[in-house]
Amino acid sequence: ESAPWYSPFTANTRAIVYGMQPRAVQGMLDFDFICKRKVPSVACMVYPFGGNHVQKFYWGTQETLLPVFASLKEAAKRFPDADVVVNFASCRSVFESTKEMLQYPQIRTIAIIAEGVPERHTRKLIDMSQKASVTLIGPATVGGIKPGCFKIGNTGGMMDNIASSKLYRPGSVAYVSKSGGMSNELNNIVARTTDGVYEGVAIGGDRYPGTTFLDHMLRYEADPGCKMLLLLGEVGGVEEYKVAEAVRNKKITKPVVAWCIGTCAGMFETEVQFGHAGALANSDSETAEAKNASMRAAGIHVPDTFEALPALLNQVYSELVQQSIIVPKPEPEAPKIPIDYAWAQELGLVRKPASFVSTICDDRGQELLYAGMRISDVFKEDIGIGGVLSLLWFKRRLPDYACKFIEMVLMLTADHGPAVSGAHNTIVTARAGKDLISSLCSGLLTIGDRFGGALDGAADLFSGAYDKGLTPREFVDSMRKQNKLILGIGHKIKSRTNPDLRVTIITEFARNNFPATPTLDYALAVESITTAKKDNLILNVDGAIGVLFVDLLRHSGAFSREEAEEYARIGTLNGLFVLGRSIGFIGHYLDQKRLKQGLYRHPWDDISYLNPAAVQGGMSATKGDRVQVGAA
Ligand code: Q5B
Repeated sequence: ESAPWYSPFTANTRAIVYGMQPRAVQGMLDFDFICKRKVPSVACMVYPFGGNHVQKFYWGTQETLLPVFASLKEAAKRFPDADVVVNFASCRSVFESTKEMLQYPQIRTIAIIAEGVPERHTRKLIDMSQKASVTLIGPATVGGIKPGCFKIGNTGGMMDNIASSKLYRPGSVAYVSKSGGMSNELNNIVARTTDGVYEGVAIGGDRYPGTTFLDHMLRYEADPGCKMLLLLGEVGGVEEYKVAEAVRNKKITKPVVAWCIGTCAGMFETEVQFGHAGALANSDSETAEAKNASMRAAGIHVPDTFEALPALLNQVYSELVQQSIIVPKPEPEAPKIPIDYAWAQELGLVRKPASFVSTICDDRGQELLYAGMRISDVFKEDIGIGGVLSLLWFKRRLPDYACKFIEMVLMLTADHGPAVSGAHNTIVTARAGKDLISSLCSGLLTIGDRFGGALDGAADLFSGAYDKGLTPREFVDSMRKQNKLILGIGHKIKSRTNPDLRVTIITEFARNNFPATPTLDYALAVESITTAKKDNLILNVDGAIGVLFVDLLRHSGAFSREEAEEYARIGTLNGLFVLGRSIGFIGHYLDQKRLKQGLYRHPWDDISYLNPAAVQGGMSATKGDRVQVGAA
């Protein structure tokens, strides 16, 4: 059932929003919700870019989805009950899009928000809309509002503003103005001086509005829900005279309160163009003063100043109440307004425990911060990768020698050939056709106590024994008794006679730059005992880095003793090997891909195949021999 001509907006009105305006749409839905509408006033949106899809919004505190169509045609077809379009198209495209809207008979009202629409376009649209009996609101307007029923786009401002002006329920006063901003002021004044707003429309500030003051005043006159009219005109144009004329010849009989703003224009020596395109008096008759006088003479209630408007409104309203034309309704409970979490947080209204805490890096501001240091300063001060690591791993700047040491560790551990376990796995994975990350991870997962992951263990064992006051000999003996290998000791190919130069380089650097190296000295004393047993039981690269990091943590002055112990305990030192060796693993991956190496299959002659029967029977098999299981 269609609404009467004077009532384009009801509690069932459904609208199509043209343009991607999620804030405006959410504002409309929030308004609907506090008005207790049954269905959202926005049926769908039209946005020509990005294809048909859905967008998420809130209906109260729940989430809901609204369809977005790429064409108005489809939107109109899918929502034949939608008879309002809120057109957010820009001033460049609004003419074409509004023309298209006017072709759909279901569309009865169009609000044009865009400013700066060429007057020749507006005049054509006005002509077309009048022929099609379509109500055009705008251009250059926020639109309008009908409490309890419908809100056009951003009209009324924020929800707390809407609530304080009681726009969630209808009153008896309908107004029309040009300006959206002044409409907010009227909402406020009307709410304070009467039983509230019945409907309000801002027709827009252009010289040629799609509908005029009189168009809306005549609607209000016909609408039985509206008991009293309010007009806020402004300097420029002659529309107020038409309203005065309608009052004079009784087309409008309901009480009208009116004021035309811009009375101060006479105080200027030159012509004044106010904010709106149409707000310029082109003749004496277009001045605010002349229009106020004419309206007063026609029997309209016109105050002496704008400041006197609220009192006059209250006076006229009170008379209507006395005459029982207006019967004030009991005030409903003020609705609870859902408020966006982000906004509530900004206002300091809510707090919530964070799901996780981060203390090393902050990307929220304009500039990325590493442990509080601006990324631009990281480069300005040229702190290098050692400096960056010290910020992100230890949350502090370390002395230059410490940063240099970290960088040397990364360089020393970057690679040790394709034969080591991790590189081997990376290569096999790359040759199985896997991607960089899988191949890298395959290599990294090999790192552990035996290969490359002995740094933390070595740091713990050597520093623990040193702290307990064990002599190197007592330490070695105690480890042997427990049948435990000393982490950081031993190497597959390096030995006393084939020393690991990486260890030599790093220990020399530490001796020359660290304040003290007691843990290194202790580990080297252990090495002299283990190498006496076997030539390859040297302090290996893992062990050397591990004990040197203990010395750095303990003697650089940058860490407390507790921090030093915690860093060794939580796996920091193995992290150095992981980071350094990732460089090499990635190198091996790229190398294999460049060489286009095929799938790797381990050769049979490199595997000793022993079947269980042969093993039990003491039979031996040679590499590559085929042993027949169960053969006679
Ligand atoms: N024995 C490294 O073993 C290796 C002993 C020991 C007391 C020990 C072995 C070991 C501790 C873990 C460690 C880091 C597996 C190594 C690295 C990075 C790398 C790698 C690369 C790179 C070598 C022979 C005899 C036996 C053992 C005794 C051995 N280790 N005793 N403490 N630590 N070390 N890992 O040569 O009486 O004959 O039964 O596990 O620090 O991963 O380049 O390759 O940059 O990539 O296979 O440098 O030392 O010796 O196991 O056959 O033992 O020595 O008890 O005694 P081997 P095994 P016995 S650096």
